[in-house]
Amino acid sequence: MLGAERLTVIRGHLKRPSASALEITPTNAVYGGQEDKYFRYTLPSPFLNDDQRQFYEENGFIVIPKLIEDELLDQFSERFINLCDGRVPRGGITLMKDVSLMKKGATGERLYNKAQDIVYDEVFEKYFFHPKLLDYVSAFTGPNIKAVHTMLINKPPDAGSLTSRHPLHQDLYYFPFRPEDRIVAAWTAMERINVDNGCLVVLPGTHKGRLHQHDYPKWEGGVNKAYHGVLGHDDYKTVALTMEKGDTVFFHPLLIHGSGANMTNGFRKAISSHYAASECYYIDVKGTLQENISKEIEEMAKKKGIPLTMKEVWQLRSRLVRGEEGTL
Ligand SMILES: O=C(O)CCC(=O)C(=O)O
Repeated sequence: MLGAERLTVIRGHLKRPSASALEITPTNAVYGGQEDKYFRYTLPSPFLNDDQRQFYEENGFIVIPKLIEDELLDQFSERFINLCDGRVPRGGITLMKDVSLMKKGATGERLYNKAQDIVYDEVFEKYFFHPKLLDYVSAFTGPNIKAVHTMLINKPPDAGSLTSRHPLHQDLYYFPFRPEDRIVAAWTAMERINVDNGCLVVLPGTHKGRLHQHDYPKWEGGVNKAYHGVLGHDDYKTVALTMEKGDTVFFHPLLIHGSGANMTNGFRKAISSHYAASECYYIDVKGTLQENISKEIEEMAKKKGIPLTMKEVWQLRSRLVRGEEGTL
């Protein structure tokens, strides 16, 4: 099977860098690649060896096994359940519901599929500041790092209408800042995640392409709020990323990816952040492929009684996690 073959390849690239690699110093903090004609998507770093960099350059993602400790992940799981049950204050966190489970009257962990903007939470922040995680992140962003989009994604058992699927999409569609090569997603499995409970699926190499038109997919069972998809890619052959608890995948914001339905009776949780170089800059998305989602995000903020522009929304949800402030 293509997925299994790929994963074997990925795991073959996971050795720690050699001692000589530790002598490399980052010289191109923002744009990268100019001094180093072979690498565009990664920066010289003591934390990724040449094979790992090459793998990311070609595929747009790389899995690092067992990066985050089990005990931490268990704390995040407990915190999420407490949030869903209203036992701890939400603060600025948004809890999103699965549309079909809501119709079925589900509550708590069986209803909520996402906690968003969790970067200021006293428990979840241990992930966003995790030193080993940020070491890897710096190989994509450079030394000054902002957590720009933070989430715990829960997949309760599917309601039968497949709304626990996440359509194929590119994360850059949601981001009004650039350059895209200095942005990276970190996504950590909080338990064993496979095809049965809805693992991530990716289209390797698509980070080398352009940003595509997105919209709500016309799925029979419906689709969750803001789950836009890349149009016309549903029949493409994806690679499934089976991951163990603590394994972390880093991926480029143009990589086309999504996730399957949770067809088990258990939950599937992952914690994730997109990180960007502080030196990234905002762009005006008016008249671009991103205008639609920008309007939807501004509309959601208005409904909550806080009218904000797309840029202000992103400024509010971002937090410096290492190094110095920049233009982002
Ligand atoms: O965790 C998942 O199921 C997919 C998450 C994802 O792709 C996203 O939120 O952009």
